[in-house]
Amino acid sequence: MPPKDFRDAIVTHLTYSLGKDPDHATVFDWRMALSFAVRDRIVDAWMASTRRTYAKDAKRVYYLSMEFLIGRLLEDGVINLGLEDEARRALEGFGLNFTDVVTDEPDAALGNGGLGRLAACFMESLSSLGCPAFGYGIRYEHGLFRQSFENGRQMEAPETWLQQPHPWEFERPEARFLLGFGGTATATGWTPAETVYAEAYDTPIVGWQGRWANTLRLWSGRAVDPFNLEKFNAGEFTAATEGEALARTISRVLYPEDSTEIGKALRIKQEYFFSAASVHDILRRFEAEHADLGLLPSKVAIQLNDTHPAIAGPELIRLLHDARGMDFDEAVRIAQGCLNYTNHTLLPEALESWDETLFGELLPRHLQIIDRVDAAHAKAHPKRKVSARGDGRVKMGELSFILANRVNGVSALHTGLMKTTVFKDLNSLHPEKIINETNGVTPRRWLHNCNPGLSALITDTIGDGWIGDLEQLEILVPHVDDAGWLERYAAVKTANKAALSDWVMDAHGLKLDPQAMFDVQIKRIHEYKRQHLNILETIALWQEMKDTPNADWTPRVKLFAGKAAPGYFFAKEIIHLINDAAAVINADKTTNDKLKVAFLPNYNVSMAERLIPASDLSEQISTAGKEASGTGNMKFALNGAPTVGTLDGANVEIRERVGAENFFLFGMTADEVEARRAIKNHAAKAVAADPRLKRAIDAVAKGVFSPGEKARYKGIVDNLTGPDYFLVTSDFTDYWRAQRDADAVFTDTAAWSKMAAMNTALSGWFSSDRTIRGYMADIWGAESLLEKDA
Ligand code: Z2T
Repeated sequence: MPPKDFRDAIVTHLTYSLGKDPDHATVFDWRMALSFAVRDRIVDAWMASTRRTYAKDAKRVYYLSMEFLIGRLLEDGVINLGLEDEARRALEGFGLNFTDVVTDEPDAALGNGGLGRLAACFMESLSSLGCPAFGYGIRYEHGLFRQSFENGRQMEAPETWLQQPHPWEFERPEARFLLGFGGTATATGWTPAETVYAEAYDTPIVGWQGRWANTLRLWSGRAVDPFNLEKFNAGEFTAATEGEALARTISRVLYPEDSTEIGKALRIKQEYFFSAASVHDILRRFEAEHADLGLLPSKVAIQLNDTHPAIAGPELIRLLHDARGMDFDEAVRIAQGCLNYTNHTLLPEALESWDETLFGELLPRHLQIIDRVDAAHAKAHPKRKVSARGDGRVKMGELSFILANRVNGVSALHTGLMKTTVFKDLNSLHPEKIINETNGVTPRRWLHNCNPGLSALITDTIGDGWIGDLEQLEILVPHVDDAGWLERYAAVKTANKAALSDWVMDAHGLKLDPQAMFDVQIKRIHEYKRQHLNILETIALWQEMKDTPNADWTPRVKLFAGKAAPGYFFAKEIIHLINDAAAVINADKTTNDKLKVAFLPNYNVSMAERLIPASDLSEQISTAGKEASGTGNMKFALNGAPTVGTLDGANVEIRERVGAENFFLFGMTADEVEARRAIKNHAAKAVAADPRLKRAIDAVAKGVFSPGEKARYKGIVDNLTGPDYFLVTSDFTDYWRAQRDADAVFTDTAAWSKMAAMNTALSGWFSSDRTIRGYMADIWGAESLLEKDA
């Protein structure tokens, strides 16, 4: 039993787990000691949750995801367990600052962006709601690369989160599965040529108020024969451990592509590795308690986070049919009763499909199984031919759809488009399958923890029930008309902006004016997200400020952050352009007091936690129809940053809820986008029609921001004035108009604060608790095991 007194618990760990004397302990030592003390408490909740799940023989949810972008865990754990005051006091007693200790933790960056962060928010909500669940993924040795800039260009370095000991995980050497690759398949089985172990590492994820904890189980590659003594004795020291190095390669690194399919053999191996290990583990757990495999769909709900784990379907069928002798059609039916699939993008370049030769070489038996599934589906639906095989490829979207009980999109608009575009034919065959579950974010991390000032004001106003029931924020609405309350609300934002300015000064040596509007675009860099639209508007604004420096401009700070996939050349050029433009604009004495531009390097979850509470304006400016949902948009709204945005993804639903008058809408709709693209020379026409746009593009083209290499941005300029597939030029004029509307409101402090506060009050629906309740009811048939009012 860990010591009852929390301070004792920390010191005990410092002494006996770290072997350090308080007088000589470093911040790292204290962080580890605090983490272990918190972990002990989490373990108690974790074991109680596990016991209760077994006792109730409850249905379990299995969330299979290639990515879990969980960030730091310590502060979240401390706060969810209600230990913040005790932890603060204990550390202060030893002369340490709580924030210094919790921010010493490196981010676990086991994801690229929204998809991975969604999985992390879902894990937290599943625990907060007491839904028995496991997250299954890969324990990457290296998460998403570290980004730096060299002369404005993105540089990538490996990320090394496991260099220091990681206090949250439990290695489970006993929980390992042998997995095969290659070899030959027969009509009844498979003899792989190569085998590797998947070894489990478990991290408990505790929910709000410590009432429940679930497991995040991440798989790591291990060799069957880690050390060859014969080779070693023959003096071949490297060759002796080659097997282990090779086996570990499988979980070595996260692929950094967020929205393009890669088609690499190692990637498909990663996908099979973690999907198969998870399915083996799920079956093992089920069979330990049940004899009748027919009960599987009533005890097991598997969620495929995009198509990355799609191979779990054929693997489950293989284990039921080949290994357990179940009739093939019955195995398919059982699999379909367990499996569900979430689609996260409609971008054609992101839809996974595998070359059938490569696929067949690695997974020959699975290819046969997919063909049988396809044949059965074709037989049942002879009128339309939709199939998971075709043109020499294995199509993971179609496969996932056919093997799923429910298929969901992540916003209302996106789900609608799924039905009319990529899954049109499959939807007409199975009209009941596709449903919508609009994304959400956990209010613990994304409001209560990251914005303590606002959290305190809200709790002071309406009590603390909102933290576990975010729609209570609506009770704030009448307070928004109370001038005194609104001033307090505004004061929180001002304080957050001052704190961010201090950090930007310390970390990046850039001076920001906290009075200016903080206009923020933070997300992966992609043409469809249109950071280049933002920088063009920034350039046009700068030019106009120079024309009339004494006009009453609304001062702005334009902040950008985000990583580009290392092989995405155009996205890297956009980063370079933003950095080049920032250098020129920031050096201009005539505009210096009104406009600053900064691209903060190495965006990650903890940077988002700093930036979002300090933002005034949220940039959500994707080409309509391209952003499946977005989740950053929700975090900004919750923290009182109105959106300047298009009718895309969840922006549509945010605007509906916060009110059109509290949202700066611009741009074409998804339908209009299609029509506009069909117009010949649409970009040239748009440029000719807007002199501001023309002047901004001309400046880029003439090398105003790249004097040493005038043609540096020819690629961007030619694209924008030529094909402009993402319609930057067509949306520019209306974007400029929306930005000037924002300027006008911002000068009226009370009006702006009211708009911001209405965003907070009316975005409670975007809690991932609401999303998870939707999945539980509509997809999983899972129930909360929380004791009511315990
Ligand atoms: C990703 O982050 C998203 C979609 C992907 O499609 C891949 C990745 Cl890594 C395969 C994002 C969407 O772009 C975003 O709109 C959405 O909010 C998020 O997933 C979560 O659904």
